[in-house]
Amino acid sequence: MPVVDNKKTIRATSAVGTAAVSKSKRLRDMLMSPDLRFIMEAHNGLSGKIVEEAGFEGIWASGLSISAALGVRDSNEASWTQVLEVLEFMSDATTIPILVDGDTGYGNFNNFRRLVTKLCQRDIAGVCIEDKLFPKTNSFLGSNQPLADIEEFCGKIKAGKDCQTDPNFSIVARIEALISGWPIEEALRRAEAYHQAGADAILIHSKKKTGDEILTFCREWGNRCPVVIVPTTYYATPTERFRDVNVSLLIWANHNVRAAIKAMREISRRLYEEQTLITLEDEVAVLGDVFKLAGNEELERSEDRYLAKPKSPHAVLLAATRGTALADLTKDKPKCMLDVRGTSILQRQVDALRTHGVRDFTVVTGYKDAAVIVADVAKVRNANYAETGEAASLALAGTALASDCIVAYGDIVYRPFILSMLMEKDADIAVIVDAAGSGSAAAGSMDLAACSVPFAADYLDDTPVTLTGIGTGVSKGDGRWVGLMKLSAAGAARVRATLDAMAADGTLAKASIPDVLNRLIAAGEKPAVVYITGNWLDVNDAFDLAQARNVA
Ligand code: SPV
Ligand code: MG
Repeated sequence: MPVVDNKKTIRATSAVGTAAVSKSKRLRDMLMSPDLRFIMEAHNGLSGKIVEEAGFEGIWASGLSISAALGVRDSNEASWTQVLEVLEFMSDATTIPILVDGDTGYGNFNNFRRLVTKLCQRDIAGVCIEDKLFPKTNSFLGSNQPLADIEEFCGKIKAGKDCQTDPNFSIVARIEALISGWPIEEALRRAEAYHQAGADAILIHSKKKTGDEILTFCREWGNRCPVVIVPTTYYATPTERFRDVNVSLLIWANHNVRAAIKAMREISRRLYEEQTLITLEDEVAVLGDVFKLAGNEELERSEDRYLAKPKSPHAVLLAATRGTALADLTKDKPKCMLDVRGTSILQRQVDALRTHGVRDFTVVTGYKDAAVIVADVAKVRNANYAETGEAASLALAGTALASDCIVAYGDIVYRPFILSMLMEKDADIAVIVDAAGSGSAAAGSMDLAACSVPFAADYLDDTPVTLTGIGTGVSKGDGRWVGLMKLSAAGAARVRATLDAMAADGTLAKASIPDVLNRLIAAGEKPAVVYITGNWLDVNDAFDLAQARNVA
């Protein structure tokens, strides 16, 4: 028998620069290396990552462990495509080579060819097939399991080698003769046949308690091609002994799934019994570890790089006043909580804002604060609501006024398209002005708005319009501010600074929002105007409410 010492002629690639070397080449180099190398079992993406993290150079995708993790038996109950799915996750999750436990090849030479093709496509480095019959039985179960016909198994190896699309893909032929009670001679006969058929390595398996028969086999084999071993039952034999007989690759075949079973069983049992995490929290991986293993840091960096930051503005809704003109209707609740067709005015506004992407709400309450009930909004109370105006309420909005936000009166009802128009306006401060309804926009009105350009009904007219003044001081108005305003982060900062200045000079308490806008305008601000014509109303008296109930 010719003796070729492959390991003497081909040196392993150094660890330096392995990233540039394909996974299959790295596994092949491990097999051909003169040193004993180690790979470790994994059964999914997570355990694969942990194997790599520990420093192993390669992964054993164990059939037993993958089956166990899927909750099935190691009897080809998981189909080969289901195993392939798991392998794809493992391969994507790791950068080290994977040697797959291909059982018997899932059928004859033809089924094995297809498996090899698919493994190559998924960047799997190699496959190990065993000379038993499909469906396989785990080697540690029963005895005298029937072996495959040598010729048939050689044909399978040849077919696999002939169809691999990656030249460095390795096929390891696993000999089950010793497991099935055959003498070493039979194992050697098969090893030679599989080597001649083109196997890149042979795996000699044993279920003895000591490694003696493996050591004898290796001495007899004499390095005709690389040898792989799985010391699951003969674990007590010192590793050094295998090094001495030139074993190429040692597989720790199932120890991650066994470790996981023990740990999961223990944690489940104790939590079931103790019903508290107090004594257990330190015994499990911290959540941050889970995110780290999943690679969340990379996702965060990529989100910064690739994801358009969705603008998710806040809304500050000013809802402190009772609405005394509504008399008894507001005896128990502020006017923003009056019902319009089964939904409060405030809830309607919150719903409309939500459909426009607003996620955070701050409602400044005052009168009958407890009656302001809207789900998932933050409430801030203006305790001095009776003596103060809306500017003081706005000043209580806190951080909500520190980023993009919508500021709105809590008692307005409007068609949602008005919000779309406001949201689309690219300005630091933008206000909605109703150019219709001149009656309510008469001189002396608090919301009367003077604009740089009057409203033009021409659809194509998109002349920029700015607010030049607002409130009782305006003699000739162009419309009425409806109580809806949008602020960019910069606009919000300027409003905040103005409120602070007003607080400092004592004018804040009695000020209205128009007062704040006028102060900004006086300082050079040019709030953008978005004209509308009707389609909204505010609820000041019973007549308004009746109208709201008609239109909303
Ligand atoms: C596996 O890990 O599935 C193996 C090795 O085939 S063993 O279970 O030791 O046979
Ligand atoms: Mg197996």
